[in-house]
Amino acid sequence: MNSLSPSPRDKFTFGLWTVGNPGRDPFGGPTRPMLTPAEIVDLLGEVNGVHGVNFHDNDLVPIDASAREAEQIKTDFRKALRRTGIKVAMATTNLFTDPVFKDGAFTSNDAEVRAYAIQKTMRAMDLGAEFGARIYVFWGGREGAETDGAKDPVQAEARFRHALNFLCAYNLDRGYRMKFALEAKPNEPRGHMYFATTGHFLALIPTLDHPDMVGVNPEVAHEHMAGLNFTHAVAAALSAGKLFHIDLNDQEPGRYDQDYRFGSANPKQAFFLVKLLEDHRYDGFRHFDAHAYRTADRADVIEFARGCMRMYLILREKARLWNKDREVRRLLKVIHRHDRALERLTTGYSARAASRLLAMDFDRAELAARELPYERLDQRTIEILMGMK
Ligand code: GCO
Ligand code: MN
Ligand code: MN
Repeated sequence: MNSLSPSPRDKFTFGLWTVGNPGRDPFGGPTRPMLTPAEIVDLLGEVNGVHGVNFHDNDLVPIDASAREAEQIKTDFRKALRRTGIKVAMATTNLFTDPVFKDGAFTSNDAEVRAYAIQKTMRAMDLGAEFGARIYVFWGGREGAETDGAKDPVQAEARFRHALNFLCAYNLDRGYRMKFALEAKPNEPRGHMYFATTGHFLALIPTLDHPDMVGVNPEVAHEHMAGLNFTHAVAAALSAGKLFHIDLNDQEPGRYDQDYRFGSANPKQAFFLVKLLEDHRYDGFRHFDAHAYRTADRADVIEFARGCMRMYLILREKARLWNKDREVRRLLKVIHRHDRALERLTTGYSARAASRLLAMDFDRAELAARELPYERLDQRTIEILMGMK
């Protein structure tokens, strides 16, 4: 099979809220009809090669649906999953749309709202479990502030921790065996969001009651909004063994929350990201948390979804070419200077190693004069990306 044709083995997933996005924005109403969950699954079936679909509780069952309506929606959804072979990969809670969450959910200043948010999450976990979701995402959409007079951010963090501890225990109690993935974002919809970056969550996780159950769900756009290097955020998660899920999309710096098709704004960054994921054999879901331009009709939404997956596969192929490119390999040999003895000395502390290191002479001028042909390396990288031989 052509390596540019996606297959369910690639674990590409989309959310009901992404391909089902009707094109509403703060300045205008929908430009596309609202689709039912079953219709969205059918659309994903037409895209071809999609592994799974993800949902917030209320993407599937509206917050005010009656029990009978909920059953009907779930039955229709289940049938669509069966006819398309698409699986439910991840589930999450909508803790941001309803006005009750205007001041946050787990971090709200109102104890009753906090309790409701935890209850809503437990029910949403039940719903996710019913459809076999193994990953449960937490995105604190309204966990933040416009004025720091409103609440003590240390207390907000403690409230968030308590909620997660409670929900981890619920996960164990029910035997769901879900992995929790925490998603950071610096702003939008709040002026300032708590846990603004993936690094914030990596610092929180070891303070939880069940740290093994909890990892992160970094999103390209969210780190780029903060002007950060997304590949480095993912690297931090990978090296901590915490990359449980990933949200792929794109974002131009200094703009509103764009959620562009993966790789469409900054293909070079996207390349280094895909290379990192592939070099480190990330085997989780690759979720495209993006949506089609507001101008797109149904056919163009399908092209958008295909474009996300195709871009990933193109970059995966480029990473393979980069890794075996003769010029790149030659340059990497020059750049990486290995010294087994020294590496052993500096990676294992002992009093003897310390005194040996203290006794060594380093020729700073000679070290500083060694060549680092990064210009050549970067130009070669761009040439590979541009398809030059
Ligand atoms: C955003 C977020 C969301 C979350 C989703 C899953 O910017 O709105 O990326 O799309 O990923 O709510 O938790
Ligand atoms: Mn986002
Ligand atoms: Mn996201």
